[in-house]
Amino acid sequence: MKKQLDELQEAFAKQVEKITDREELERLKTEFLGRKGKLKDLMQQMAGLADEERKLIGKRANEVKEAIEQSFSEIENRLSASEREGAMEREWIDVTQPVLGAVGKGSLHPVTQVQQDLEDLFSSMGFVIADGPELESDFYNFTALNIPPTHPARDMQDTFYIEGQTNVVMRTHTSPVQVRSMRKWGTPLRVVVPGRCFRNEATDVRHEHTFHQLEGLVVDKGISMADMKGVLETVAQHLYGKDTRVRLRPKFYPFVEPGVNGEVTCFLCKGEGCRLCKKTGWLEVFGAGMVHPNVLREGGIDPDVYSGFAFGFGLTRLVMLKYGIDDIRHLESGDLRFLKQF
Ligand code: FA5
Repeated sequence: MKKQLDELQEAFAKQVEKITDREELERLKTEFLGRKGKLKDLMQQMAGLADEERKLIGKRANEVKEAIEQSFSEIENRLSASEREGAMEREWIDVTQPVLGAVGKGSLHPVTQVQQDLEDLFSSMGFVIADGPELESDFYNFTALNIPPTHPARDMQDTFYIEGQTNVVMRTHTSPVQVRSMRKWGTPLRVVVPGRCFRNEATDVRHEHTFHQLEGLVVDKGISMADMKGVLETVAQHLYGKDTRVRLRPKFYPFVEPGVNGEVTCFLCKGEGCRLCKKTGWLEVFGAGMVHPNVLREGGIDPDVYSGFAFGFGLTRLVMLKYGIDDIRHLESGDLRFLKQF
C-alpha cells in the first residue's frame, strides 16, 4: 500500500502543475481528497491490514494528505493574488492622461481673439499693454476722473457695489487705469488696457451687465485731436477693412474735453438702419476725447506742458461687428453651440 500511496503523491504532483484556474483546482480537490476520492479509497483499504502495518501506512497516508492539502492551499493563495492583480490591471486608469478623441479641441473665446489681435496692433504702434483691478476703488473709477461723489455723471454708469464696502465698486469702465498708468509711468505715455467691466444694466441685444472694453491713453507734448482720429481710424480699418467709416460726434464725458462718441457703419444693415443699430445705420463702439486737465493733474502731469487723448472701445461690440453677432448676450452665455463657431 505504501507503493500505492507514493504513486498517488506522484500523480498528484504531475497534475497539480497544470492548475491555472479555480475550476481545475476544485476538480483536483474532489479527485484526490473528496468523499469518493483516491485518498479516501486507499484509506478504506487500510481496514484489512494488520495493526502494526496499519499504523505505519496510516502515518504515511496522513503525510500524503497533509502534503496535498498544503499544495492546494498554496495554489489557492497564488490564484487569489493573480485575481487581485488582474482586477487592478483592468481597473487601472491614468488620471494624468489627456482626454483623447471624445472631447474636441477647444478654441479661444472670440473676445480673447479680437483682444489679442488688437494688443498686437497697439504693440506695433509702441503702446504698453496694462492691466487694472476689476474691483476698483471709488476714487479711481470716478473721483480721479473728474467725477466727484456728488456729480450727476455718476448716474450714467450705475454699477454693482459690495455690501458693507463704501469705497469700492465693480469698475464700470477701463478708464480708472488712466490715472493709475500716469502715476506709475509718467510721461511720455502710450498705453492700452483691455479688461472686463460691469454695469447695472437692463440687458438687451447691445447691452450686457458684464462686457469688455479696451482703453487707450496717449500723453505727450503737442498731442492733438488729429492724432486721436488717426489712431481710431487705424483700429477700425484694421478690424473691418479699408472702406470702414468712423463717425465722431460730440459727447460729454467728465474726464475729457472735448469728448466724442465714436461709431462705425452697422454690419447688419450696412448703414440702412435695423433693430441692432436702432435704425441709425451706425453702431456706437467707443467714447474718446482729449484728456481733461483735472485728470492729468490727478496723474501728476502738468496740463500746461502736456496734452493727451484717451479712448474706450467697447471690445465686446467690436467682436459683434467683426463676426456679425446680432445679440451681445450670446458672448457671455457659455453656450457651446455658439462658441464652437469660432
Ligand atoms: C465709457 O465707458 C468711457 N470710459 C469711454 C471713454 C474712455 C471716453 C476714454 C473718453 C475717453 P461709454 O459708457 O460710452 O464710455 O462706453 C464705451 C463703450 O463701451 C461704448 O461705446 C460701448 O461700445 C461699450 N459699452 C458700454 N456699455 C456697455 C454695455 N452695457 N454692454 C456692452 N458694451 C457697452
